[in-house]
Amino acid sequence: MALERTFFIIKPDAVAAGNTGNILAHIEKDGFKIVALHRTTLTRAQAEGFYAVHSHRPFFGELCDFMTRGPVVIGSLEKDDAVASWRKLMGATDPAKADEGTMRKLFGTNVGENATHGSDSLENAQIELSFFFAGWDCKPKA
Ligand code: 3AN
Repeated sequence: MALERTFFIIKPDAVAAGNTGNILAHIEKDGFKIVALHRTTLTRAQAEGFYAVHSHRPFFGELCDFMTRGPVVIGSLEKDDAVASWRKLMGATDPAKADEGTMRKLFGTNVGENATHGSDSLENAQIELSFFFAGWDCKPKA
């Protein structure tokens, strides 16, 4: 097991519903160190750039509308196996299919409005952290 840093977003649905603190509490209870945290509202260009890999998918426009409709909280989480560990705590993309106790089960609404984002690989975590925290050294400092 290696100490890693991953990238996360608390999405507009969860921030608007007042669940930022609840999600951060679950994150800390699960043993993550919150090593970066920032509240912001994504521009259309940021949303389209961040989700560029999905630009050919039918839900791309809807996804960018959603991600820019209100504030998000973005940050970085540090833990052994942080990438996989945060994906596990988030749960499946569709909240209806997510395990009990996961962030998407507890706080998500549907497959589009699913409360949280997490990088799906260490390589993508570094790309995503650089996208939002340009110039920040995102390597763990064990
Ligand atoms: P995950 O976020 O679990 O890695 P991806 O990468 O398949 O899931 O999808 C990225 C984001 O696109 C999801 N978090 C969700 O907000 C949105 N999304 C995925 N599938 C759909 C869908 N069928 N309809 C609407 N939005 C979707």
